[in-house]
Amino acid sequence: MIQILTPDGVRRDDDRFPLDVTHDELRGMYREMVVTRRVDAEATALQRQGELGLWAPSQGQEAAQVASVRAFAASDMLFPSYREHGVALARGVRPAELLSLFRGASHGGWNIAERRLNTYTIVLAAQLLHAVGYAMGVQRDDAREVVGVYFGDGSTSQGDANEAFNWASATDAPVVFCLQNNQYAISVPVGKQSPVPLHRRAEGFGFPGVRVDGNDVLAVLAVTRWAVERARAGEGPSLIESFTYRMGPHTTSDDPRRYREPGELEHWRALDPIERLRRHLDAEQLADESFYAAVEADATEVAAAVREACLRLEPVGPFPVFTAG
Ligand SMILES: Cc1ncc(C[n+]2csc(CCOP(=O)(O)OP(=O)(O)O)c2C)c(N)n1
Repeated sequence: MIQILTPDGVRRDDDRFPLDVTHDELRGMYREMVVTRRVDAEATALQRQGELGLWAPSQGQEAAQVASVRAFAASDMLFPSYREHGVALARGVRPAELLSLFRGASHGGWNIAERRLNTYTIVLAAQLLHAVGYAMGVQRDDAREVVGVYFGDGSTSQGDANEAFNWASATDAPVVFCLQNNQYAISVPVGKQSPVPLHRRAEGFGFPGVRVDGNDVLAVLAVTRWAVERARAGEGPSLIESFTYRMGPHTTSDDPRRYREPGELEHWRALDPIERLRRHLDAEQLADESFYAAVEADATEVAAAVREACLRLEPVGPFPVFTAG
């Protein structure tokens, strides 16, 4: 597993994945992770108060999202599943747009072409075929674009994922498969789904697969940049398995106490991606109390705006989906 930032926040570079990262980028990732977590907490509270039909929490997976999306060019097209709130916010999706699907107030949420981000996809692994098809189109347009697709460990058990891997490999499609292994498909642990570590699946399809510490922003950033560069240079697809953990429930309809092992949550809490980067910022004296206070203030402001915007969203009926515009 590729790790650059140790759990106590010490940077140990890996020659295979050299990384140039500025202090501003480090602080930026910290800020984005904190804001993502706060939006996620606010949305969870809104669901508990009856304002959203459902919510899929992202707590714990912030590094795997925020660092990954940074490795792509703003013009590269991305395909999320339904838990990629850090990716969506980084792509400029407004919090109200993000919540609208979960409130039944839209059939999608945002303008795909503007954000360069497809709508959330609930049908597991369908977005892998969408992404590979799109990447094959990009390749035929000679567009030098790269496509990124996000999905979970459970989704790799779907036929769609395996068809997508094969098409991507057979056509050398410029696609990066961003797998967040958060250890569970709802209540089913990853070990029950796959006897083989997931990144090793790629080898069987004929392209590289790398497992990274998904709670380490530096490892995720370095390896995703490597994969994006490969794809842009015409060298084909790669699979990145970000080894992480979903700290909350699968969705607000789930109770993880029914299937987690004792001590599991505590183990992963100690590996919290936000705390890990903070330890690094502190040790390197890259951030002071005024920085953290400003980030907190930002997060509080965004959370208040999320709530206000959510309460103003009106339900939408089924018919607009059949009409243009
Ligand atoms: C084709 C399909 N089958 C079943 C489901 C029901 N379902 C929703 S989420 C989920 C588990 C997905 O796990 P994973 O891919 O690991 O992603 P995670 O939710 O952990 O992010 C299942 C089985 C679905 N949405 N689509």
